[in-house]
Amino acid sequence: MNDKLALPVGTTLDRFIMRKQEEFPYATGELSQLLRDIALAAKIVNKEINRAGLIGVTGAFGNQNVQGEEQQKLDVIANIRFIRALRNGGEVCAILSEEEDDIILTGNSKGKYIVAIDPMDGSSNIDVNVSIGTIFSIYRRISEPGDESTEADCLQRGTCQVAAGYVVYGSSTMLVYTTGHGVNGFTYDVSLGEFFLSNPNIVTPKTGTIYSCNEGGVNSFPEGYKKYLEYCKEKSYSGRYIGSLVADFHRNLLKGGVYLYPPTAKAPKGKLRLMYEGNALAFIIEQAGGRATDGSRRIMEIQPTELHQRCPLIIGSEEMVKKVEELLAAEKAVVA
Ligand code: AHM
Ligand code: MG
Repeated sequence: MNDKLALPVGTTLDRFIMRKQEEFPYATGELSQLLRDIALAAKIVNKEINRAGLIGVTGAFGNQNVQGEEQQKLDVIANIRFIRALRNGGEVCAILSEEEDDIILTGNSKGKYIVAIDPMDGSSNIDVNVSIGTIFSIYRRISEPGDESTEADCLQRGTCQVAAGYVVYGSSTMLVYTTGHGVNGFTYDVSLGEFFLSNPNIVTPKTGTIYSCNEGGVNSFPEGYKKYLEYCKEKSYSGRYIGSLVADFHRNLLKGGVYLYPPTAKAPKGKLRLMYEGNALAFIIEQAGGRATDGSRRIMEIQPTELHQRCPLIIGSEEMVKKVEELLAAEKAVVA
């Protein structure tokens, strides 16, 4: 890594973002401001999560989102907080949210950026005090600033992301992000109200011994996945599944491992969403030296055709992901 890019542990997120911007002579500061807006909304959401049991915002909201999933109160609150922060910031012309049916036009038609966001991932875990998260992707718009943003602005491949990140609200709250120059993690100090650099230049292990998968659906998994799960057991790997993608991903990123969400009978195209979950985490894992695929295609190269598109997801340490791909390919060859 370029020495100039290395900043010491303990650097605040704001200073880190500012120093990175100084290294790009033509940067206008808008992306930096946008990242700061996201961090601010994350602090607000963090506060609400920590007090959730006391202020009565656990439990279901009584509505279903566009994908027919029951919305939790915190899904709705987090969605409002992030949209408000992005709208007020002024850099974003359109937002895609897992919680909204359609594209949200922010009214900032001159804004250069599009944000895709899962404001509250793993929300079924809220009521039981298990880690949950926010996932975001940032794209540069294709249409001219000043014009109304279009669907083409919003349906860009993951390879077009200019930044992506997640916040994990866990035993401590962390923000991890990339702008395509490595991955850095920041831990939130509640008493100071600041994110501090705690995990500079994260590199994920090439291989690991953790696999994360909801094996309850195994009977309907394609054969190649079943073979991989058998392989994990032969190798005595550790099964670790929180059921909160951000938390499972974060652990595997740091320790080495693979997360799998195959197609199932219930979710034939997989459960996870390309625009809100797959692309952002794929960008991060690749920047950290790992790999992400839907079984046959690199996640970031999939051309999205709809906002809420789902995809199977195999993501994590390079060698482990390659092993899954190898078994899936072998199975396909047998069927053919
Ligand atoms: P959500 O975005 O509605 O919370 O759904 C995504 C979550 C992931 O966090 C998690 O990995 C997965 O769904 C768990 O699904 P399952 O309960 O089928 O294992
Ligand atoms: Mg989610």
